[in-house]
Amino acid sequence: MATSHPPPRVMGIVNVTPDSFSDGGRFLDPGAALDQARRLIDEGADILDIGGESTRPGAAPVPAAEEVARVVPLIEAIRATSDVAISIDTMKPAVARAAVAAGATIWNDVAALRFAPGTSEMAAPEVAAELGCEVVLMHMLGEPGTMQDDPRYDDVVAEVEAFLLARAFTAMAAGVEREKIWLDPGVGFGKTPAHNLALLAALPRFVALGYPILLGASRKRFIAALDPLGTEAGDRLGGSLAAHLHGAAAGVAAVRAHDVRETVQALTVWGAIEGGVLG
Ligand code: HH2
Repeated sequence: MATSHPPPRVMGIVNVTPDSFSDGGRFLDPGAALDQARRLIDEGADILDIGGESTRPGAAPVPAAEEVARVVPLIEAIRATSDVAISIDTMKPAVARAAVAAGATIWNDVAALRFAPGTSEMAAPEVAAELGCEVVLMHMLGEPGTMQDDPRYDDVVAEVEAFLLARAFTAMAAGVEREKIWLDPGVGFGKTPAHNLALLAALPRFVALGYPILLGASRKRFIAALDPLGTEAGDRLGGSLAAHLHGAAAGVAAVRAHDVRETVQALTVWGAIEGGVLG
C-alpha cells in the first residue's frame, strides 16, 4: 500500500532559556545546550529549533542582545560539526538576522512577522525577504503575555486559516518567495483546549492550503485538560505522540518535539504501517 503522505520531519527543540514551560533552565548553560543539540541530532532530529526567549504565557521579554548572546554561539557550535537544518525561534528581526548569519536557515516566528522592530530596523517581512531564509508563520492570538486571557473566536479554524493566509500574503508582498513559507496553526497560543482540538481536527484543511504545515503539540497544556494525570509538562508524552501522529496522517510537513527519540520511533512505526516498508 502506498503511503498517502510521507512521514513528517522532526524538529527537535533546544530552548536556551531560564523559563521555558517544560525545560526552562536546563539548557541555559552553553555546554548543556550543545550536548542537548547533539543528543537530538543522534536521536534523529531533521531540524533543530533554537530558542532564546520563552513564549509561554506571562514569560518575561528578553532584550535582543541577550537573545543573540544565548543563541548565536550555540548555532555556531552546532554548525561547526553538523549540517543539520537549524531554525531560529524568535519574534525579533535582529535575532533572526544574527542567527541566519551564524548558520540558521529557517526563521520560526510565533508572531508571523508581526512584531514591530526597533525604530532603526526594517520591518520583519522585509528582513525575512532580505535574509532569503525559510519562514514559519505561526498563528497567535494577541501576544504571549496576555494570549491565554479568555481567548475567543467565532470560528477558530476559519479565523486561524484567514490569518495565516493574510500573513503569507504580506510576506510575499515584501519579497519572501512562496516556496519558503511554512504555516503553523499555533497550538496553545491564545487558545482554549477546545480551540486546540478543533485546529488539530482541521489539519487536513490546513494541509490543503498548499504550504508546508508545522505542528507543535509537544507537552502542551491542552493534553492536561484531557488527562488529569498530565499536570506536569514531562508527563504529556503520550498525548504529544497522539497529536503528532494525527498530524502525520493529515500530511503535516514537520512536528516540533521535545522528545525526539520517542517521536522518531512513533513516526517510523506509523510510516512502516502506512507504507508497508518491510513488505
Ligand atoms: N511552540 C512553542 C514555541 N515555539 N513555534 C512554532 N512554530 N510552533 C509552536 O507550536 C511553538 C513554537 C512553545 O514551546 P516551547 O519552546 O517548549 O516553550 P517556550 O516557548 O516556553 O520556550
